[in-house]
Amino acid sequence: ENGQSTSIQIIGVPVDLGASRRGTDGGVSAVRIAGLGEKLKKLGYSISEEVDVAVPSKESRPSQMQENMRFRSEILQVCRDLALVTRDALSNGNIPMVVGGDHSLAIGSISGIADYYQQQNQELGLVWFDAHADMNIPGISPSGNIHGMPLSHLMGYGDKDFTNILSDNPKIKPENVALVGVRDIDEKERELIRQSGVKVYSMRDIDEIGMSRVADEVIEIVTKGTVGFHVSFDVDGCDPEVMPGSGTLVPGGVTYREAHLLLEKCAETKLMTSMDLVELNPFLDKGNISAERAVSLVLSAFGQSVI
Ligand code: 5AB
Ligand code: MN
Ligand code: MN
Ligand code: MN
Repeated sequence: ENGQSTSIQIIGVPVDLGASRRGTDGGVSAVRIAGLGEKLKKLGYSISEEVDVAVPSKESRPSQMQENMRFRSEILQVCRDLALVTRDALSNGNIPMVVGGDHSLAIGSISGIADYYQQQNQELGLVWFDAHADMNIPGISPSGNIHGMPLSHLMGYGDKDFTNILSDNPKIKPENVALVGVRDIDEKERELIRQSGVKVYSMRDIDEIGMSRVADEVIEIVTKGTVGFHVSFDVDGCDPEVMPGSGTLVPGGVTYREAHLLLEKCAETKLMTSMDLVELNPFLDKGNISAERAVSLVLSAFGQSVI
């Protein structure tokens, strides 16, 4: 079952506890100001009432590091709450469109979505668009920042409270994951990536075979034996010239057109179950250009085409 719905629920998660740089909590309003809801409506979708997940501010909490996870208990609560919201959205026939917020929230958003399908004995595919692999676990993370750890936890590595949200089993199988745009990996993280067997399309692959072929291969991986796929879109996967409004910029990234092409091809499959848009930081942006471009990219993922 995954006849793509025509109804979307936008879910705001103003979290910046998972990153060192302040300000990704503002990404939610930046995206709303850029008109995400209205533009999806114009595309023909119905937009059910937007919801927000409550997130405590940094200033309201003592900065605590627990087992090399900064703000562990706060982020765990946010992810547990968010998992219930994304799972309910699917139950109600809505496509979850999760707007962040830093990338730690993906543990929650994707746990809820994967659990919804696992209850029907189906597996979820996952496209991870990012400059980073986000495959650190507490034992190896150089920063203790949870936004560098979501993908590993979704595959069952790391802190058990995070891997076991909603159910005691891994939410995503490594063979159903493809990373795209990767160009910055930590040393020990690289070992875990290799062990896990997830497929990584680095910038080199995009340069050598082009985004068109990369997108085809990615779609093959994430649709094979799955009900469909989620797209977790970290704006820092794009080149910093395209997306200046993010906190962990890495030069040499995906161009605006390449990102559009990937998402246009995702849309054509009609198998995209859901999406995250994360790591926008309006306080580092030029005007609101990064959010405006990000909204345009999301529209491509939902089927907007030139003609
Ligand atoms: B993002 C780093 N690998 O773990 C770490 O932006 C950076 O969600 C993580 O991809 C970047 O702290 C996390 C050095
Ligand atoms: Mn990320
Ligand atoms: Mn990143
Ligand atoms: Mn980042």
